[in-house]
Formats: sequence, C-alpha cells, structure tokens
Amino acid sequence: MKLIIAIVNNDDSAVVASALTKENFTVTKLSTTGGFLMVGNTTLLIGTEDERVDTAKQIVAKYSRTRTHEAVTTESFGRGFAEGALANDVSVGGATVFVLSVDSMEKY
Ligand code: 2BA
Repeated sequence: MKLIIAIVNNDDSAVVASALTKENFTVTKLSTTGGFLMVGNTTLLIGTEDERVDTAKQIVAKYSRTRTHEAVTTESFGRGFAEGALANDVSVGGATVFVLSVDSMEKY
C-alpha cells in the first residue's frame, strides 16, 4: 500500500479531489501553506493499493494547472504590493506529488 501526498493549488483542489473520488479513491484534504510564497495551497492525502498509484497520479496531473504567482522580494518586506514593491514572477505547480510506502493501515 502507498500514501500519495499531493500538493495542489487551492483553485484546482476541489476538481482534483472530485475526480479522484469519482474513480473510487479515498481522499483527505488539508489546508496548507507553501513555505516560499507563504500563500495557501491544498495537500491531498490518498491511501491506495500499489497498482492504483499511477492512475491517481494521472488524475492529479490532469486537473492541476501551472500558474504564475507574484512573489514580493525580501527587499520589499513591509512595503506591500501597492507601494512599488519589487516583485518576481514565480511559476507554481501544477502539483507536487510524493509517494510513500505504508507499513500498515487499520480502521477502527
Ligand atoms: P511554496 O513553497 O510557496 O513554493 C511556491 C513556488 O515557489 C514553487 O512552486 C517554486 O516554483 C518556487 N520556490 C519554492 N521554493 C523556492 C526556493 N527556495 N527558491 C526559489 N523558488 C522557490 P512549486 O515547486 O510548484 O511548489 C508549490 C508548493 O508545493 C510549494 O509552495 C510547497 O508548498 C510545495 N512543495 C513543492 N516542493 C516541495 C518539497 N520538495 N517539499 C515540500 N513541499 C514542497
């Protein structure tokens, strides 16, 4: 058994989770924050049999779009976006996916 950890954009998370559920995956959605941009994203936990991992990854990839996000540089801290802050465009996503081996899973 595997645990898939998929970090996706908030705007894609409902569609990705719905598509996974439709294909009989069980999904837990966590509200998370990226350490670099410090903006919200969504982490999906998907426990599944080894042979279904590729299917889950394909679904996540299919519904996760790459976006450009403006990141304020450290020199701009405290000045905000409105005051001529120095901003860089950062490419985010589609999705970052980790696959971990699971020793056991029980439901009580
Ligand atoms: P953030 O940490 O907010 O990162 C957002 C985007 O900023 C990243 O997009 C990447 O393009 C850029 N970035 C991140 N760290 C950087 C750094 N040290 N220097 C320069 N640019 C950097 P993605 O790679 O698509 O990542 C999207 C989100 O997925 C991340 O949000 C983070 O929450 C998660 N993530 C990505 N890789 C991860 C990893 N190796 N471990 C844990 N979480 C990860």
